[in-house]
Order: sequence, then C-alpha cells, then structure tokens
Amino acid sequence: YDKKSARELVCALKKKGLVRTVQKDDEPFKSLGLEAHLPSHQLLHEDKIYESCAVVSSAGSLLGSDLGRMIDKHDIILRFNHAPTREYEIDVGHKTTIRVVNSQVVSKPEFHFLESTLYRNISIVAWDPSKYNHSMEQWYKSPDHDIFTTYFKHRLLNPETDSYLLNPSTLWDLWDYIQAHMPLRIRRNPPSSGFLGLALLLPHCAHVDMFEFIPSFRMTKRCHYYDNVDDISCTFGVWHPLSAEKLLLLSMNIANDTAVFRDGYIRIPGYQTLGC
Ligand code: NCC
Repeated sequence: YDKKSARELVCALKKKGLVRTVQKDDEPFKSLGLEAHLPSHQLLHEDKIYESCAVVSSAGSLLGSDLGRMIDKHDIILRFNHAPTREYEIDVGHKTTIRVVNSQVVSKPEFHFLESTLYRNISIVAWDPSKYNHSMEQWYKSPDHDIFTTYFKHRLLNPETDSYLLNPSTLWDLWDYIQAHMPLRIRRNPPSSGFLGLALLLPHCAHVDMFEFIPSFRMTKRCHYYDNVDDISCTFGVWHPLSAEKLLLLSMNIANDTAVFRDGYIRIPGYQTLGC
C-alpha cells in the first residue's frame, strides 16, 4: 500500500469502475422475453461532458446548510432513494436529474415507488446487491429484494421516465476498487448508493461536487436531513464500507478545507478533465 495522488486514484477508478446497466440483450432477460422491459442504451449515453454535476447525500448535516442555491446551479443533480426536495429547498435545492434508488425503496410498499412523483420525469438507476461473483442469472433467481416486478411495472406505467437497472457486477467492481486502495480489510458488502452515484457521473462531468458526503462542521448524529432519527452509523457506515468510501473520496478531493469543512462539499475532477 502506498499513498496515491488524487489523479492516480480517480484514473484508477476509471479503469475499474465503469458503471453498467442491464440492457435488452443481457441474459437471462433476453431468453425470458423481457427485452421490451429494458432500455437499449446506457444512462448518459451521448458523448457530452457536463460542466458541473452535484451528488446530494441525504446526510442530516445538510439541514441548515443553506446549500440549495449552490446545488441548483449544477447541470446534473443526483439524489438518493426517497430523499425529498419539497420543504427542504433552501438546504438541498429543488432540481433533480437522476435518482439512485436501492431495491428496498423499489420493492417495499411504504416507499410508494409506483405512485410517488419523486420517481417520475427524471432518470432512475435502481440497484440490488448480488453476491460476489454471482452471474446475472443467479441474481435474477435470488435478488436481495424483489426489484424486478416493480421496476418492470414502473417502466410500463412511466414510459417517459428514463429508468435503468444496475448490472450488479458493477457493485463488486467498485468494491474491488475500494479494497485495492485501502490498507485495511473491508467487509464484503457493496458500496453505498453515494459511491455508486459518484462513479456514475465521473465519466460525464468536468467535475462532481458531493454535498455532505464528507461531514462538515455541521456534523450531527441525525441520519437524514428529512427525518429526525439519530443514528451515527448512517454517516460512518455499518453494512456498507462507508468510512472507507469517504476516506478514499477525501483523497480525491481538490476543493480547499473551507469548502469541505465549512461549506460542506468535496470536488472531484472528472475523467476527461484529468485526461485519464
Ligand atoms: O440513507 P441513504 O442510504 O438513503 O443515504 C443515501 C446516501 O447518502 C450518504 N449518506 C447518508 C446519510 C448520512 N448521514 N451520511 C451519508 O453520507 C450515503 O452515501 C448514502 O449512500 C443507500 O446507500 O441506499 C442507503 O439507503 C438506506 C435505506 O435503504 C434508504 O434510505 C431507504 O430507507 C440504508 N438504510 C437502511 O437500510 C436502514 C443505508 O444503509 C444506505
């Protein structure tokens, strides 16, 4: 293990962390006649580089941050799961381009994935953890939560919504990357939606600003800005290798300490910017 520069770390992620979504031709979906339910292209498939992209973590420390206006200035704004903007615009902004949702949010009735307007007229990337080294067939037979039924239904009901299913081997490619750059052994659980969101954007953005992923001086026990549950493990991780993700991303950051610890964001240069 040796300390790498921000550039080396970002460029190493480019090599390992290509985010792939399930396509029409992928098995077992093709043989099962499910092609019509799947997109024929990848998310952000055009050859366009967006100047600025924002990843808005759901951290409690966003509350009172006044970051909404800054977040809304970005060309692409990525949020997670059922994190709302309504009533929190001053702190988190009101625009959403992409939502990364996990399979609990897609499948559990309390999240109203099919009914809620949170999941319409934007791009959606839904993911479910497979086991390490499992094929897509094995994953389809035994997903962690039944993501498929609701995902397919959602596509039928909302043809105008651009929605994708993450190819789960992406999660393990990202996991391998994190482990390869950590001196300590991490548990074999997939990275958080936060890390996935960053990996999704780095090929398409000149830089990515991640809000309250590294806790600022507003750090709080509060899990999310939108509910009042106290749980510090939301910030440091218990199942996901969240602390390892955060240390790595802090090593890739090019923003100064005032931006990180007072304002509450890290800035990570995109692959194209670094010429990786
Ligand atoms: O909490 P969650 O994450 O939806 O948060 C989205 C991403 O924001 C970053 N985060 C969040 C809170 C916090 N205090 N600090 C942070 O840095 C993380 O990067 C996180 O990924 C998930 O990753 O999908 C997760 O989802 C929740 C939960 O399933 C959904 O919110 C729906 O209720 C998971 N919690 C539980 O399963 C109890 C969480 O572990 C991961």
